[in-house]
Amino acid sequence: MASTILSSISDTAKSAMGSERSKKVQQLAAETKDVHDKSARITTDYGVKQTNTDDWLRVATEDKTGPSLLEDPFAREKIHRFDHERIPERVVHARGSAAFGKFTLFESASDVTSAGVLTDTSRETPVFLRFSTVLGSRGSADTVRDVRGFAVKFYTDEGNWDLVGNNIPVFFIQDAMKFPDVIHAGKPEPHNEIPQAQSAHNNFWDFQYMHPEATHMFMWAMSDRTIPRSYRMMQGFGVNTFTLINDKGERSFVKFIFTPELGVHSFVWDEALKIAGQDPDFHRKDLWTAIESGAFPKWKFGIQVIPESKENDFDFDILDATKVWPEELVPIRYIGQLELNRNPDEFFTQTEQVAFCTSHIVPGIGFSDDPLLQGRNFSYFDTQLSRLGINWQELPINRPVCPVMNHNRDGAMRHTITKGKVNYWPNRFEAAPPAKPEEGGYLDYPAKIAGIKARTRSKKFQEHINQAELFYNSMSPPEKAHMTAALGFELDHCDDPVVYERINSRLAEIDLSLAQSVAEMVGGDIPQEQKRPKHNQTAKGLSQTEYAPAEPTIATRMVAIIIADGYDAIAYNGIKAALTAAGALPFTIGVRRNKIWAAGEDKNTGKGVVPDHHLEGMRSTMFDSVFVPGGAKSIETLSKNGRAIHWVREAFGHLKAIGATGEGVKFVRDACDLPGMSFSTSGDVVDSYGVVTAAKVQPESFKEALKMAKGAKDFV
Ligand code: HDE
Repeated sequence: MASTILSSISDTAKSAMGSERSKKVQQLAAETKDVHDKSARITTDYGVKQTNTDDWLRVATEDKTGPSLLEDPFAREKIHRFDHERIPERVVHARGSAAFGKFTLFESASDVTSAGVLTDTSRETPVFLRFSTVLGSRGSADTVRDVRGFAVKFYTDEGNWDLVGNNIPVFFIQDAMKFPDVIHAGKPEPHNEIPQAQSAHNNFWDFQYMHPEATHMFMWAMSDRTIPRSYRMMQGFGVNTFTLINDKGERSFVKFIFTPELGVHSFVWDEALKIAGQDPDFHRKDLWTAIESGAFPKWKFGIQVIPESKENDFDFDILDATKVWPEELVPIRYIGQLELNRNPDEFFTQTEQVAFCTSHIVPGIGFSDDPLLQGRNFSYFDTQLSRLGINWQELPINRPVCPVMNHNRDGAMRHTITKGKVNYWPNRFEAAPPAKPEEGGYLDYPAKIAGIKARTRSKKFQEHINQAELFYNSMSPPEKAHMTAALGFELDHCDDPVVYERINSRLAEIDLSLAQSVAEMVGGDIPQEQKRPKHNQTAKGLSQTEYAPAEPTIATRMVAIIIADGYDAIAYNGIKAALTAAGALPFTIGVRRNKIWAAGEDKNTGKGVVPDHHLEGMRSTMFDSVFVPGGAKSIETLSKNGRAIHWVREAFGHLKAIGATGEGVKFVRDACDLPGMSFSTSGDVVDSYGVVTAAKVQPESFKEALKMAKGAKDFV
């Protein structure tokens, strides 16, 4: 679909994209070759121009093909390079896609940090952001139920700052040493490598039960957050507790949050399931095409700050990554904006080779004793070795935009050539000395530490269910219904009764009615009592319904307009123009991809319309909305077409905005007229559950319904 979207994009938008040349993009340009350069000729890797890259050098006669010669350096180089193209995929977050952008501040946080990137409001810091799924391998589908990675590399003037986050604010475990266990349990099972990119299996849920600390996170994993509509419509969270240090040397604890301008939106599960097969690259394409079309995704950047003196004021440990800091207790202070505005030039050298490390921080930012973060600081640095080799920080995408100088040397594939007689410090030349603090040198915060060396966690780390209940209580009724259904789906895929029976009993610690509904569906004893007294509290910011954009918008929403010969050209052109003007992306879906003719159009003199796709090539799941213009003959054809009826019916089932005019009204009504459904009629506009139909084009009502697309979904 990407290519079709691109062809409909204006030239202005295309040039807007090309104009984004941050310091990082300029640095990369110096390393970039253009395969479309007309003067370019195929050479070997050692630069010799080649005349033939198709035939191995061999001993042959006119009528006999003889043996190939080992001496052919061109053939051997070509095959040898191909044989070694693959590198190990990331052990987690293997499937991802990324983009360049910029980070700007609208408010300085100099009261809490000295970091230039968080205090200098005149700066534009280049960023590279990689989104990912966690469990699936590189070739798995985008829309599976999974946590999404949200890893940001800030190329700051003081060095790279990597904020390696997720779209969920908490994690499954408290101590990094448990990471191999939680990932082994989630990944395909060891005996048969089934299932791919799914948490719906025995081992995943066995782990969840065995680790009560995972309860809060698995409730998030069962919410709509794990089936996002788009990477552009997800929040990002640093999850771990970091620290900020200001010019006075005062330290505070901090959590980092990104909130999308477009609001937080999700699929319904049935859509996500179908798209995983129909278009496994759905999220990847969505991000790519939005950026190519100039609809740059934006996030507000916020911090939650707790001064060091208040570290112990909470009934949870603020270093425990299985807990959120409720906004009522620690408000979010939004201070900046992140925008993505440029797609990578090459997937492998940029999206695949980018390497993030939680240990990469800059002056003014520090770690905390969060035991998950401490272990992550070892792991990320370590894993890059097996993926990329020791000199991975020299790869173009990973290089800082500020100067790098030190006495580290050598190792496989070293690129930098460092001139000079010494490679150690101190040296008699005083060459490359450490920086003084006033020169921007990193200062470690002199934290006081005392304790007993032991494999334990503090007392407050022992409570695991309060926030799981807080999260569930804070969901809207449709979100709760979705969670119940999600648990029903997942546990249905577990065939070991001990697994689902135990989870049913764990759910009874959170909410008895939830546990009962799930047990009813998946089997096992129905829990009869609330296993832990409920606190019945709610908190703000947890339900994604709270993140509707301030200004509702249909920008970048994809609308399928279905036509057959004899369609009403006035209605068709009217809705298309109205949608385009509002920034939406209309697509024409015909009964065929060859020209379709409007009512009354003369095939000899008319132009016809070449649809973007035909009804069998796409499905309603791939669009946010469906519109059916009138035209007696067109509707007569569509009414006899099972696929056309299915398009509308399925879109209705997925609670999407559906529009129609003229004869299209009856077609839509008939297609959606499910038992028990009724439509309220006022005038000639019928508007119910996001369905807008009218005798004449009513673009305004339709656009309103489309803006409310998620609102309509809330009726489930
Ligand atoms: Fe990761 N994680 N992780 N993780 N993680 C990796 O590093 C690890 C955790 C996250 O787009 C690996 O470069 C440990 C939390 C993202 O390249 C590895 C622990 C969060 C990405 C690793 C965690 C994340 C990774 C694999 C438990 C959210 C993809 C490849 C303490 C805040 C980054 C790599 C990208 C990748 C280890 C837990 C997010 C193995 C030990 C919590 C977004 O180093």
